[in-house]
Amino acid sequence: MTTTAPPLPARTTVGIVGGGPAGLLLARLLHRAGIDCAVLEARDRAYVEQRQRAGILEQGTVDALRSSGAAERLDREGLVHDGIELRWDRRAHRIDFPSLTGGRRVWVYAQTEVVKDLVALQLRDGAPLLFDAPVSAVSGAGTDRPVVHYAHGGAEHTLACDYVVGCDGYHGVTRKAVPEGELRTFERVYPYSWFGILADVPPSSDELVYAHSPRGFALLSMRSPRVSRLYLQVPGGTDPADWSDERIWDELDARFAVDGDWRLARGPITQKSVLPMRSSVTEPMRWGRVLLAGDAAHIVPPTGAKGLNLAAGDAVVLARAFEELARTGSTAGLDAYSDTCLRRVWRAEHFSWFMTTTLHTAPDQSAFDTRLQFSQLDRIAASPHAAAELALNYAGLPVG
Ligand code: FAS
Ligand code: PHB
Repeated sequence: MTTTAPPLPARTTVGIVGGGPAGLLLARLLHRAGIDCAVLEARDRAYVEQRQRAGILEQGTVDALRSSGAAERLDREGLVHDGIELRWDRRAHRIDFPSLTGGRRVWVYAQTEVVKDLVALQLRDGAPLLFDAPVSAVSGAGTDRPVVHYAHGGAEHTLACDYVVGCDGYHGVTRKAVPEGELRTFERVYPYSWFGILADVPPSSDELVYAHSPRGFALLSMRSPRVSRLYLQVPGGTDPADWSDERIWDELDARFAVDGDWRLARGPITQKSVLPMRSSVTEPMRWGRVLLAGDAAHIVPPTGAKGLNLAAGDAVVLARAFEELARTGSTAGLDAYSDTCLRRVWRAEHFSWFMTTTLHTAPDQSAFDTRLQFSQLDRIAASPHAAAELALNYAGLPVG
């Protein structure tokens, strides 16, 4: 084994495993509070910054980025959206957020851009952020000095911490630091996936369009006034290579079909990927000195645009708890962290399940099931109370 100087200090207050939105925002908030931390990210910077994922930021996430000094480009380039459109049975209905939620709205600003902004700030003036540093294990979760074991530069290293936060996503290792049987995971796997594309064509709608159709769900989103982001429901295991650009556009045309003269503009498709759909929650989100945040603790189907925003909410609650500990010595915030976050997580799980099962056509769906979906969508169009419940959940409930 080569012996090289460890790339990080031998110890820190908060060891953060994973440099996605949860880990990076937590590090940024801790740095602003003067709390020592370090981020270990398995992949390289380029990979992390180009990974196509979420596109919608809730008010709470935007507030957290602004308060941590990470929203300058977001405020310059982000697209503010006051509503979404639902389509079903060739009909369309717009949900207006500000009038139904007392002024809340959402921002279209891709997760890739949030990550780029946070990485740049972290490298410029934040706590250590180490790329190409896969964590193999976290030990000592039940002690007051948990240890992160990681590799970097061909050597193995350790980082002793007061606390370790697993921000390492659904396939991360931090959950394994907790003794068998101490965590409980609740899961639902959906019988379909999302086929996502990026296309160099201006979006054919100013706002997002969520479409139910007997052929399956479709979503029109965007990344900028010149780049469209679209998704269509496909069977699990679909291979993007089996779909030509023409077949994709034809299928999207059929699913967005609506009375009137609306047309879907086409353009060159620059990225294709298939994303499985699942719901998952691991409880509790804290065990001893190890805490879980973001996808390491919970996964939602992307229909409700909650994943990234839940991760941000966890980071905000956790940063507040660590600030309280540093300022007063009280662990009350840390002790309440899991319960505080799980209330919001389960609300988002239900909303994401609701949006998914109301708008997707399951493989074994009956005509009766479809009529129930139409009844629900008709109710949202007819009742401001039903519309407000959707708008409040979509635009984001207050954090913490
Ligand atoms: P992330 O998964 O983003 O980050 C975890 C990080 O930990 C990664 O960078 C990983 O490399 C690192 N890591 C893992 N194991 C490690 C180890 N052992 N050591 C060190 N580092 C390690 N949400 C939406 O709202 N809308 C969407 O459209 C949407 N699309 C998605 C598409 C895909 C393919 C996926 C997987 C998710 C999507 N999501 C979407 C959800 C997504 O945005 C997540 O909610 C968000 O990335 C959560 O952020 P993190 O919790 O930071 O986890
Ligand atoms: C996206 O733009 O990637 C996006 C938007 C809304 C969703 C899911 C994904 O519900």
